[in-house]
Amino acid sequence: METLGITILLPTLDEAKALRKVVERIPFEQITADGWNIRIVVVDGGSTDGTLELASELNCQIIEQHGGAGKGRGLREAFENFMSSNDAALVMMDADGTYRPEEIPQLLRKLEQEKADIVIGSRMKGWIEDGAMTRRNWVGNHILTWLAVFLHRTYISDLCTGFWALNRNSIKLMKLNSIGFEIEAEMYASAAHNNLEIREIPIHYDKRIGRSKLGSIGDGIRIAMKIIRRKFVRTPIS
Ligand SMILES: Nc1nc2c(ncn2[C@@H]2O[C@H](COP(=O)(O)OP(=O)(O)O)[C@@H](O)[C@H]2O)c(=O)[nH]1
Ligand SMILES: [Mg+2]
Repeated sequence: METLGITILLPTLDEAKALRKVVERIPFEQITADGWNIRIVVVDGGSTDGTLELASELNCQIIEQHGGAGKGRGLREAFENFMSSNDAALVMMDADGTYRPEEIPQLLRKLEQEKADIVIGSRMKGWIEDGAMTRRNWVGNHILTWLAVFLHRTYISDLCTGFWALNRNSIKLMKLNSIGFEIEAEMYASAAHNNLEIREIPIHYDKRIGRSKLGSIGDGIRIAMKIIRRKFVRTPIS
């Protein structure tokens, strides 16, 4: 059987408490048996808690992002790095213990079997552990998701999920300039604009290990502004 490269991308900012568990829970054997050759990449926003030392101990490739912190900055740099590799697909998941590495094979199988461009893990269709998401974030995510679907006319049930599988072509087509947590909304808008096939599977969302960096109101407004902007200005100008 021909093996294809898969990048498993973990964005981190001070995730030393969670990263080991996340990496060790990746079902390597199952993913390999499915025909993938795994590369784990940690993109880091400037951790000072030993995250990078841990990442190299766990045999992850490390990208220390340039230009300052921000999940969007980090993912964009990691996508560039991905395009200079030969890997065929990428799975990204937060490195904080909220998403389940055990569910990676389900996303990848759906990506392959349905020849989708993107498979997102939907928490809204899945199972949210008590205390994993504040009521404010739950309501906010619903409003933002509704706004996104209303403007961009492509179905999705969980705009702010951090668990995605993408094929190489969809990453190649993405034109992004997000700095922070509005990156997923911009990825969605770009995918919708390019008429990519987006599928979903229901996933679990657990309580994070360590402290959240998302400050809900400001980030919610930035996400809304990005969704609206990308309706009228389809790709970043600079
Ligand atoms: N590369 C990078 N990752 C970040 C940065 N800020 C947050 N992250 C990671 O992005 C993921 C989501 O952040 P988190 O604080 O859990 O936000 P929340 O889940 O929305 O509360 C986590 O894995 C963080 O470690 C950053 O500046 N750079
Ligand atoms: Mg989180």
